[in-house]
Order: sequence, then C-alpha cells, then structure tokens
Amino acid sequence: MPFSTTVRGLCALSYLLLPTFTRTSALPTANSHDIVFEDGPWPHGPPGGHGGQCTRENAIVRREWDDMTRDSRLAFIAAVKCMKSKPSRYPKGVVPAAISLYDDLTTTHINGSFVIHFSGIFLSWHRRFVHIFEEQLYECGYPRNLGTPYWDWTRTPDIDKVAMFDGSDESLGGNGDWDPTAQAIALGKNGYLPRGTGGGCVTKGPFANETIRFGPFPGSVLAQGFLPEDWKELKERCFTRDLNPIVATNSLNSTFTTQLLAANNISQIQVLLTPPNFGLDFLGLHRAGHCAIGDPMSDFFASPQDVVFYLHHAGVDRMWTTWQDMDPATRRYAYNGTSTIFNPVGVTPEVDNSTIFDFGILAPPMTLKEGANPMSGMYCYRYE
Ligand SMILES: *[C@@H]1O[C@H](CO)[C@@H](O)[C@H](O)[C@H]1NC(C)=O
Ligand SMILES: *[C@@H]1O[C@H](CO)[C@@H](O)[C@H](O)[C@H]1NC(C)=O
Ligand SMILES: *[C@@H]1O[C@H](CO)[C@@H](O)[C@H](O)[C@H]1NC(C)=O
Ligand SMILES: *[C@@H]1O[C@H](CO)[C@@H](O)[C@H](O)[C@H]1NC(C)=O
Ligand SMILES: *[C@@H]1O[C@H](CO)[C@@H](O)[C@H](O)[C@H]1NC(C)=O
Ligand SMILES: *[C@@H]1O[C@H](CO)[C@@H](O)[C@H](O)[C@H]1NC(C)=O
Ligand SMILES: [Cu+2]
Repeated sequence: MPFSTTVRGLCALSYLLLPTFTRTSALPTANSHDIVFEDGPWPHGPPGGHGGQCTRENAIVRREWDDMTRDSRLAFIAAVKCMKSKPSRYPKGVVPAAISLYDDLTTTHINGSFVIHFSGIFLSWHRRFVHIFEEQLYECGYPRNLGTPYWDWTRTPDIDKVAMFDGSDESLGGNGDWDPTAQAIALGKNGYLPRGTGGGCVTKGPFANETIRFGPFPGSVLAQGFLPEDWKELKERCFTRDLNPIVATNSLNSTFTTQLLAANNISQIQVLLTPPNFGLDFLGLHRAGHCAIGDPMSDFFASPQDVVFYLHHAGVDRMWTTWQDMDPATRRYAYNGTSTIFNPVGVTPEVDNSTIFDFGILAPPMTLKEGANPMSGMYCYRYE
C-alpha cells in the first residue's frame, strides 16, 4: 500500500484508499471477549428523565455551549472530570488503555469504527452514544434537566479565538501549544489542508496537561479494514489540539448547514455530513468538525478522547433532529445504507426499523426504530 503511515485519522481518510476497500466477507469482529464483570453491570442512568410521557415541557434541553450559564458550564466540566476519575469497568487486563469510565466510551467507539461510520447506522449509533455519555454525566452530578451541550459550528469561524477554547476555567480547554513540527492535514493525492495554529499539548484550561491513551491510528488502518492487534494497549501521550480557523471558516459555515437542512432524503444527509468521496473543497460538516480541532479529534477511531467530540456529535444530532422534525411522517424512520462501513453490497443487509446495533459493555443493543425519535422511548431531549 503506497501510503505514508504518518498520515493519520479521519481527516486522512483518502479517496485514494476507497477503491481498494471492497469487501466480500463480513469484517472480523475486533476481538470478541466474553467480558464478565465481578462488580455488576455498567451503571446506567435513568432512561429519558421523564415519567412515561415525554413533552416539550419535561424534555431535557440541550443548549449551545455559548448559551449556557457559567454555572452550567462548570457543572459540565466537573461531571466530565468525574467520569475521567471513575475506574474503567473492563476487567483488569482486557483493555489496558482503558483506565477510566470515560475511556470505556472511547474503547467502544474504536471497537465499533468499521460498523458505525459511513453506514446506515452512523446517525443512530452516535445519537445513542451521546445519550450514554449524558447518562454518565447525570451519574456524576450534572443537573438532570440540562443536556449535553452542543457545538453550533457556524458561530466559531475564528475557532482559535473563541470563548469555548480560550483556556479559561469555563472553557473546554485551550488550543494546543504551538508545535512547529505539526503536519498539514493530508487528504490524499490531491493535496493537503493547512495545519492549524496549535498542534502541541493543551496546557491551559480544565483539561490541561491530561494524558490520552489510545492511538494515534494511522490512516492505513482504515484501508486495511481491521484494528491493529495492539489497539487496546496503553500508549500514553499528552492531550493535544490543533485548532484550524481555515477549516472552520471554509467548511463549517451556514452555507453548509442550510444546504444540509434542504436535503430531501436521508442518503443525501449522510453524504453531506461525511462525503465518502471527498476533496479539499468539500469536507462535509461532520468531517470538518473533526478536522477543525486536530488530533486526537481528527482521529477516525480515537476521537472521543477530546470531550469536544460529544458537543460536535450533539451538533450533528441536532441537524438530523431538525431535518426529521420538518417532515416527521416521511423522515422519522428514514434510513439508508447497511451495517458495514461504505455499505458494500451483499455483506450486511440494507438497514430498516429492525436493524440492531450494539454498545459493547456500555449499554444493551437497540434497534434503529427505538433510536429514531429524540422525544420518545428511552429518549426525551430537545435542542434549543
Ligand atoms: C468489541 O465488539 C465486539 C463485537 O460487538 C465485542 O464482542 C467485544 O467484546 C468488544 N470489545 C471490547 C473491548 O469492548
Ligand atoms: C501544564 O504544563 C505546563 C508545562 O509543564 C505548565 O506550564 C502549565 O502550568 C501546566 N498547566 C496546568 C493548568 O497545570
Ligand atoms: C462558506 O465557505 C465557502 C467556502 O468553502 C464560501 O464559498 C461561502 O461563501 C461561505 N459561506 C458563508 C455564509 O460565509
Ligand atoms: C437522494 O437525493 C439525491 C440528491 O437529490 C439524489 O441524487 C438521490 O437519488 C436520492 N436518493 C433516493 C434514494 O431518493
Ligand atoms: C440509498 O441511497 C442511495 C443513494 O441515494 C440509493 O441509490 C439507494 O437506492 C438507497 N437505498 C435504499 C434502500 O433506499
Ligand atoms: C418503522 O416504524 C414506524 C413506527 O412504528 C412505522 O411508522 C414505519 O412504517 C416503519 N417503517 C417501515 C418501513 O416499516
Ligand atoms: Cu464516530
């Protein structure tokens, strides 16, 4: 494979690689363990947060980071730190890199990568994943009427200068320190996106000087179609960011949110969020959000190590929810694709209401139908 292993992550996903990615058999499941807990199951938060009937009045409200009060932001930061201080639920030795409960979510995302991306379950899986995160925030004392904050990308063209990343005590932490050796973002044979304005360790704000433990995964892992043997091993390095105002300005503006919400089918929504054939000029809102933050957010597998992941995916879910709500009769239960990355024909069936997807140790499996409505079943939240 003529592919530099220094090129990494989601942003590195090259259409150069895609034609070679033709699968004729089911992907190997990435390490099947029968994981047995000695001290009970994963601690679940309460379902929904409503007593049976979900209404506009009793729904959890997810707000944009900038619209939250200082107290709410501090409560969110404290709850995330609490998740990072609780021990992993994996039995000792099963996932050496998973030290904390927070890492357990990252583990599950990495493990599912070849099923949950560029597939018919992408939106539903990430919706529930953010919800599992939210349940754990509540277990950590976050107020139950507040939802996971979301990131409205259109507010942050100058991403390295906004309050969200200014390094203050009520921010999500600062940019990475300037690292002159940080690399441009490779998008395949047609070129590179410019690097961001940080690249080094995050040394300011609530998550300063933290350690991350998974990855970096080179882009070649995506092409090979299975995780490296040692993906669960502890690989400590500092938590970095490389905030990228060029990506934010050119790929995360209202032209693209307007275009997305004007889509007339779910296939189009998925393609506009993460175009499978992409070039430098059209990243898609989902991919661009990852690219605009830099490693590890730009890592296709290990991105949840930056907490911005959850705000970004709440932002993606807000787009999907808004689009669904415009025409619930035709859009609520609309799906497109299979349960396999890039939807190859004949590997897994086209998804429908009854398609099941799973969350490893985090939560029971569920169906697409169960995950289709943020205001019913296990869900009861809305965006404001
Ligand atoms: C990874 O996913 C497979 C298939 O769902 C599951 O059997 C296995 O336990 C998971 N591994 C980890 C470490 O969560
Ligand atoms: C993080 O580490 C850097 C370099 O060692 C240090 O200057 C900085 O004060 C630390 N920040 C915090 C918040 O501890
Ligand atoms: C969004 O960025 C594109 C460039 O990618 C530009 O053509 C467009 O005018 C921008 N839209 C807004 C509203 O700034
Ligand atoms: C979805 O919309 C796109 C763009 O309008 C169109 O090309 C495609 O054929 C549509 N797909 C379905 C399944 O209707
Ligand atoms: C999914 O979308 C693609 C592209 O729009 C379309 O060709 C295909 O027929 C759709 N599949 C189903 C089952 O609707
Ligand atoms: C999916 O389930 C919903 C809710 O029960 C139903 O209205 C819809 O018709 C189902 N879709 C299909 C294709 O069966
Ligand atoms: Cu993901």
